[in-house]
Amino acid sequence: MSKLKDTLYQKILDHRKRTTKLLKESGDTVIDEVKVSQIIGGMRGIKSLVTDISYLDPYEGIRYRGYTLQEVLSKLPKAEGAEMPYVEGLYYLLLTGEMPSKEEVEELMVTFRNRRIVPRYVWDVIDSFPSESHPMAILSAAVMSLERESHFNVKYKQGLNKMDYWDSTFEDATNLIAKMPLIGAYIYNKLYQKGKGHRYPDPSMDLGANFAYMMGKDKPYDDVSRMYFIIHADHESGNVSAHTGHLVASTLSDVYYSISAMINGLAGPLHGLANQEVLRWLQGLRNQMDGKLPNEDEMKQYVWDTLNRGQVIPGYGHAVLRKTDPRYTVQREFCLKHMPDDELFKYVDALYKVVPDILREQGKAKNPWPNVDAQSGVVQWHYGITEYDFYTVLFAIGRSIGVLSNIIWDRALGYPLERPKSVTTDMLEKMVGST
Ligand code: NMX
Ligand code: MLT
Repeated sequence: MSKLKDTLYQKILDHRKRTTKLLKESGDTVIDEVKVSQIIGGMRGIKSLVTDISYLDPYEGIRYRGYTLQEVLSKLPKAEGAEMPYVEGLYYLLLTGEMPSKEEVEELMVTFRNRRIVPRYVWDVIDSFPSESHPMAILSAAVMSLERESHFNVKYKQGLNKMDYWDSTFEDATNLIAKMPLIGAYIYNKLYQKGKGHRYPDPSMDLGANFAYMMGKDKPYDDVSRMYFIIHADHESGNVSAHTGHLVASTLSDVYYSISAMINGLAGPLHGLANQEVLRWLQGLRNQMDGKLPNEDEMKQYVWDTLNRGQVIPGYGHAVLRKTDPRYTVQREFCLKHMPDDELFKYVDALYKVVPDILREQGKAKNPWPNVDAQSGVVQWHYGITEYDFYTVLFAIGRSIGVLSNIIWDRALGYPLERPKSVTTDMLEKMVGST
């Protein structure tokens, strides 16, 4: 057994006792109440899921296993000369709650290296898509096509004990994380770098550096990739992509079905696709201004015009956050260090000065502050990834690490099939006494 799997197993044994005790001794304790506005309003804020991988505080932002993003980025081991930590180390942290040593990360790097071969039929699936297809649709299909590789399914058919579900799920999850960057880079190269062909990974490199290498990008794009995958990995369990992954996995569908579903949820403009929408929207402003940086009044006008058309300002607002997203701040700091004079970065910075006040004045959005997507496309654009349809694929590669970690723990703790109850409008009206 690898060090990671061994540590994880010990943690699982300890944790099972806590979950069993909670259920046995406090199963009927009321934690939350449900209002009509929440039933009609997307279940916002109802405490009805449990995860120990990450927690989202509305004012502080995300913590992974209790660590803020700044702590994660400074404490996880890094490659020689790298600014951002190994992505492999994040998987170790999310699964076990422990900061790995460099040796533990190196062992995991070997594990990933041994598992990253992508079967030929996956390339065939990707190649068979028409070139106008959205990269998220291709990614979803490519991941789903891997379903036949599932160890969990084989074991399940052989008659697997429920207590052992987590083990083959861990094997499937680790296999998939190892392959995701290759699949993502292959999709990019197929769609946007036709003449160049696809570069296969360099065995000496870590996951982030290899992704940069396969994308044909020089330093510091290796750090961009590491930063990107790490900050997008998890956002507690209620967001659409994480929740979809969990929901599908709760039927004991394997991780390939679950992550494909996660990708489909992430592909909507109110969720992960907002990062490409930000770029599309900014390009609209740039075109309107013939490339010159708008002054404050022109910027305000563009924002109001968008709102008055009944559209949202992409990259702003959030269902939980009530402050600037720390993932926005991490990327902003990277931009200030590496690309302070970038034209689009200046647009994004200028927007930060006007959008929150306008959203407050309009009085609809509960959170007027920027979220992760307001900054992420600008960084990619600067390093030559200008095909913004691709940005959500990068989000998905990162998010799969958190969602897969959650699915392994779901199985380890025996969480059941998810099945909330719905009511009819008639019933709601009767319950509130309005008929
Ligand atoms: N621009 C304009 N209106 C907004 C915005 C915004 N950025 N954010 C919220 N609103 C509106 C929202 O559409 C709703 O309007 P209505 O009453 O007409 O239905 C009203 O404000 C109340 O919405 P909230 O309760 O503040 O937000 P909710 O929790 O429903 O939605 C988002 C959260 C993220 C879907 C929403 O803020 C939004 O659409 N933002 C823009 C898209 C975006 O950036 N999404 C990415 C989120 C992060 N991610 O990566 O997933
Ligand atoms: C996410 O990263 O999933 C988004 O910020 C959306 C959310 O948390 O609801």
